[in-house]
Amino acid sequence: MRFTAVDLGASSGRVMTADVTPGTIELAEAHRFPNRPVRVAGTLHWDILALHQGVLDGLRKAGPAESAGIDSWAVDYGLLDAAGRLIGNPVHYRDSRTADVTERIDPYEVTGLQFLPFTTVNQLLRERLDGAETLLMIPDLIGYWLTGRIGAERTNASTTGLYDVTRRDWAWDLVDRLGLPRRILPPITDAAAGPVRDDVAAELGYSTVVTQVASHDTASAVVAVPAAGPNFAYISCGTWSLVGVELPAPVLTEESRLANFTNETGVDGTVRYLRNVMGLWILQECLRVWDHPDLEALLAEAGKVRVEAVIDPDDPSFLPPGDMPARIDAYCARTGQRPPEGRAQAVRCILQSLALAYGRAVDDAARLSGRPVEVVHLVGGGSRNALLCRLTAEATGLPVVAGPVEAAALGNALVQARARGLVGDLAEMRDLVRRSADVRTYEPRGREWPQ
Ligand code: ADP
Ligand code: LRH
Repeated sequence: MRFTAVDLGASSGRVMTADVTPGTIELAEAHRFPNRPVRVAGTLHWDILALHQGVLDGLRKAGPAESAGIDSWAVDYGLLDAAGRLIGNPVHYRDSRTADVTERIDPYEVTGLQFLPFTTVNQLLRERLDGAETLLMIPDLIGYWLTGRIGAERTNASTTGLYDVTRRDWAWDLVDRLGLPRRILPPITDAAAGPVRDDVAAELGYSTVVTQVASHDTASAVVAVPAAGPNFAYISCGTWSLVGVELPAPVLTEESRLANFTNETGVDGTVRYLRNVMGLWILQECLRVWDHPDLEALLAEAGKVRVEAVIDPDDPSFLPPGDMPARIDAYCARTGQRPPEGRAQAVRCILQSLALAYGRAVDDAARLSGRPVEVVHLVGGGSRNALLCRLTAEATGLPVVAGPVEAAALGNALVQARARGLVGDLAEMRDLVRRSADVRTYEPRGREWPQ
């Protein structure tokens, strides 16, 4: 059976077809398009109509399928008016409107989220809500445009700072206390599906059903981690790196709050206990500033050089778009370190610093949750970066299994396949990935780094 997975990442959108048999899943790319934010009158927006057009183009190219599913980055949303029209253009979580947020407003013991200035609740408190009738997270918004159906998907709702991770519903007391209108939060849905609108079917040249998947891309990626047992950590490694373990229940202790760990909701009642690490964003911005040199050649050079400087990738100075090479230099100056010289050293500095941050996060996740970690699964675009994988094996002292690259799309398709009875629980879905996906293992060798 064929399924279509729409996966909107911060760096690109992709539409993939997945052919599923009882024993295999095979993924193919039907369409990929850039995700280019647009600054308008000082505010950084997602180009939501271009993204929607990319989804339509992709669905047309992919052709008929049993169903389609949509996932994207978390946190951001669109607002609809009473007539169901989008009010304004969704704002990018890297916009400066939340730059002044230095303290959490949502209680950790309720939402279980790490402090991030741009969490939905912080954005909403800086938003004009008069005239807003409905808030839809990005995949829910695209799903609404395709099917006309309104709802809040659970894994993405859990990233808003307005979701009670224990009661598994909107945190209504918090919503009231913050003076946010209850009406804008749609019912949380788990297993919704609906046919595409007639005009969409006419445009695609076929009709299909949109099945609700784990619409937070990280939740979908964690579904497709090819782990054989429970004792693993994952690094969902793209624009962001989401580093953690999968648990049956949240960890809401003071120690966990202080360690800035998040309890996001996963499929089947699981908890994604993880830390957001700034990720390959810093490298992406360097490449942009350097006018897009060949990445593979640069990584090969970075594999040969040595550099001592270490940055904290989570330093707030690396969050907004901008001149990352200059910010790395400034960080080094501030911390009394010799800055990297040239591009290869800068790249190595970023990757070493990320690997160190992954090492800390894996240790913290294991310690705070009590879950032993025997292997690290690194999935997403970053799994193509062999140097990063080697450094991560070194920094964690654990074998790193790299791949699949398109984990989010795979997890998206697997949840659709399950809705059609082709596969069972999480363990079965992961078995299927293990049998089908291309992975490579990197053992810690104590040679690469630290020297
Ligand atoms: P997102 O879903 O956030 O858009 P991806 O999972 O697509 O991110 O990962 C994008 C990242 O993957 C890029 O920033 C780049 O660092 C890395 N990447 C992609 N292709 C390669 C490659 N051939 N070699 C090394 N790294 C790569
Ligand atoms: C990764 C991701 C991450 C969120 C961030 C906004 O794409 O969804 O899990 O924290 O984007």
